[in-house]
This record gives sequence, structure tokens and C-alpha cells, in this order.
Amino acid sequence: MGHQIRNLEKVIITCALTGAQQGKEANPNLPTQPEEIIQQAVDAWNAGAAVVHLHARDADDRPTTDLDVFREIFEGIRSRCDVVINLSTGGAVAGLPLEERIRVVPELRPEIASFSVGGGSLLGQYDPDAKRWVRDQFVPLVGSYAEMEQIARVFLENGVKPELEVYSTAFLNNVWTLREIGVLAEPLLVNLVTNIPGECMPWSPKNILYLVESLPPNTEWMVTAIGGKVHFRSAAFCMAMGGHVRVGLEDNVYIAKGVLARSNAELVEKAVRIAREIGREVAMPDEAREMLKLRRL
Ligand code: KMH
Ligand code: ZN
Repeated sequence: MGHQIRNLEKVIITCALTGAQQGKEANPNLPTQPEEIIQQAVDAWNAGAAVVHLHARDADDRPTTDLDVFREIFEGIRSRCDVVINLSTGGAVAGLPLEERIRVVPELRPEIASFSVGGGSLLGQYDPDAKRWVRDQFVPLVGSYAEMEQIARVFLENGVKPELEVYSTAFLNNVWTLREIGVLAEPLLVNLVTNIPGECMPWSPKNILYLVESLPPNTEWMVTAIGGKVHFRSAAFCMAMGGHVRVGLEDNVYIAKGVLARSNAELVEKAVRIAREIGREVAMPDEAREMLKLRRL
């Protein structure tokens, strides 16, 4: 019997609104202040996103761990729609300390929060013409396995689903071990982050197939494909494979080659069109809650 294309579950679209890296210099439509982020979260939800992933920025648009800013955004979105909110504990790339970044979990108890399950990555790019490194930055993530386990327990105790950020295949060892210890609530939710120049997996169909086949059973997964070249190619490929999708200005500022996106919602609309064209139905927020077994708010 040939491989039956099983009835694929609905696709959860996550919209990554802001990030901790680029700002309005990359795209003036990238939202950085609370009101903008709240509005673009609602617009992304209206466009079909079941989950919005967000970072906070201070009054000067710099990444911040300030809980009051996160709370203003968190409560602003919740007062206007039922989208699932995934608060970032990221921002290591901006030098924000881990103990500050993790506070959103116990303090705000979002349904989901990101959790980078690795020690760190060297991010950088060599310019052969200029004969120099264009970027050369070590990004520390978690300092020890004991700390990684402790963080996982904080998520578990607060009923917050960790979106496990996997930047390299080696991080998958940690996912399996944390699962074995019993500190990750089923189903696991994994975000395979690809295409950041440096020690991060390059995006390719072969790599995605290998990574997905290396995940624990019953893991819900998506791919972050950084940059306009691979962003929607990845979305189409992952949806065809039965995976979920992440799109957003945090990861890609273009709607098409050389054309800046007008908003996060425009990126979500494109992902929804692709989903429908290949026969995947788009999950509503409550369907995503059911699929991911999120705690009842
Ligand atoms: N910035 C993305 C490449 C996080 O926020 O914790 C990965 C990310 C991690 O979104
Ligand atoms: Zn992020």
C-alpha cells in the first residue's frame, strides 16, 4: 500500500510581530510600540493567525524585558480578541539577561512562551569581498542543563506551554532529554529556527525533513524561516508536510522579492492563501488551544 496522505490536521498560523533584532529601519511597518503591536496582533488574528508571538520594545524601540510593557501589550490584545498569545523570553541577541527574560512566564502566565533549549550560538557572516566578518556575535542562551531543567519546571508549574526554540540539530538532544525527565507537557511544541547566518540550520527541504523526522513522536512543529528568500517557500513546504507555519515581520520584512510588507497581517493573508491552495484548513485560536492542549484560561 502506497503512503496514504492522511487527513492532515488544521494548520496553526503563528504571526511573529516584532522580534528583538530589526526595527523600522528594515521596514517602517514593523510594529515596535505597544499600541502598534496590539493593533497588528488584532489585524493578524483577523487575517487568520491563531497565535501571535511578540517581543517588547522600550520608548526608543530597543528590546526590553520590562514587565509593564509586556503587560500593556498582553492585556491590550486580550481585551480585543481571543488570539493565543506567545510571549517571547528571547532577546538574548540584544543582550537581555536570562533571569529577566524568563519573568514573563510566572508573572504574566501567557498560554505560550518561547524557550530556547540550547547553550548558545555564534551568529555571523563573512563578506568575501570586504574580507571581513560582517557580523560576529556570540548569543548566550542557557548556561547549564540544571538551569535548562529549572526553566522547564517554571513553565510546567505555571501551566505555560513552552515553544521550544531549536536553532541547531544539537538542541534536539536537549528536547529529547527534557522530555525524558518529564518536564515538558505533551504535546511538545517545537519551533525549528532556520537561516540565521552563523550557527543556525540553513533552510532546505532536506534539512527540514531530517529535523522533523528527528523530533519526538506527537510533537507539534513549525519552522521559522528567516529572510524573504525562504520565508514563504518554507511555509508552503511545511504546510504540504503537515506542519504548522510561522510568518511575521520579526523573521521577514518582505511580502515579495524587493517589496516591503505593508503589515504583519499581509504576511498572514499570504500564508492563508497558500494553505487554502494546497488544501490545508486554517485553525482558529480555540482549535489551536485544543491541538496544543493549552491550559484553560
Ligand atoms: N527570533 C527568532 C529567530 C524567541 O523570541 O524566543 C526566534 C525567536 C526566539 O522568536
Ligand atoms: Zn521571537
